[in-house]
Amino acid sequence: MRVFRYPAPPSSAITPHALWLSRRNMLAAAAGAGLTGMIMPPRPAGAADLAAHPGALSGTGLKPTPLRDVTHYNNFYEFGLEKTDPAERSGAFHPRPWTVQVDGMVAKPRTYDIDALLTRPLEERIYRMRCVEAWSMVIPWIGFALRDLLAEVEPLGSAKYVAFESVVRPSEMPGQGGVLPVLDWPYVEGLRLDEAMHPLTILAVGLYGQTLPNQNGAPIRLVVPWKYGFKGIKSIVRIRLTDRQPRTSWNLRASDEYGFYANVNPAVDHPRWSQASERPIGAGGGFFGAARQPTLPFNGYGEQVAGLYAGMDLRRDF
Ligand SMILES: Nc1nc2c(c(=O)[nH]1)N[C@H]1C(S)=C(S)[C@@H](COP(=O)(O)O)O[C@H]1N2
Ligand SMILES: [Mo]
Repeated sequence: MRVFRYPAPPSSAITPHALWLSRRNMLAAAAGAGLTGMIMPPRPAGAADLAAHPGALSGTGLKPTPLRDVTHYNNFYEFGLEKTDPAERSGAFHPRPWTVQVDGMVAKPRTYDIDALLTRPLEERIYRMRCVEAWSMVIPWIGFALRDLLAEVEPLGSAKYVAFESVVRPSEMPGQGGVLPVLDWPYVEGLRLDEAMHPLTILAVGLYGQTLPNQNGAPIRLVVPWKYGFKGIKSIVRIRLTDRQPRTSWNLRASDEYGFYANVNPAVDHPRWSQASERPIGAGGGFFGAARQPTLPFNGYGEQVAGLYAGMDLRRDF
């Protein structure tokens, strides 16, 4: 049985995204405990070149979070609620064979095999990632623009949104068979079509020049760098074009806390904590050691994306 300590109102056991820490995490952090090593699967086709030129898109000046932190401090509730669960409990997960079905309001619905997707040109994108829990990382993703995939299926004029769905596989994902009903499965997410078509929006199939580890959403996950991390749905099996705003997992869980848009916004606090600043993970001492830094509007991508929301009230449409 898990004991949740700080700040731990009893409901935190089923109210995730709170700034609680379990006793286990605190002990592990205090002891600087080394977690089990991870054997990286082979590189995706096409990624080798990028590994040779890590600076490809790094004119950003961003310093990537150490690989160890990127792969051992995760949110992936299908494997459990603890930050260490995804790394420790995803060993039985097999991201092969795998297909991604792309359908709905499109002229040419298609089902893609993951290995075919990996043969397309891949690029490195070094992005900030800001979790709604007020911690952040910088992650060098490998992937391709979602809009390139969407163009292939030819969205109909009536399509207004894109709905995403994660895999359901309780036999390999211990969090899906868990007793705490935190989220309903599958995990679902959504974007407005123009957000999905924005060139910053990618499907990631790797990080740090390697195939995506299970705990980061193998074999393919969404990355939308100006939004809170929970929009970046992992282990995607279906992408559906629709004319209705899709249901999203965290909004279904607590609509007053997690909006559909979920744009990073330091001026709009979460009902239970401030969003004005964030704790960079791995920047000298992990969760406890790092100093806070200010959170940027749209996570620093405002110049590119603010226009998508012209005329909207971002306090109401959070
Ligand atoms: N299917 C699924 N996708 C998910 C989650 C999840 O629990 N299940 N967690 C989200 C949250 S809250 C965050 S912050 C990011 C974390 O991604 P990372 O572990 O690769 O850093 O994944 C998001 N995608
Ligand atoms: Mo998150």
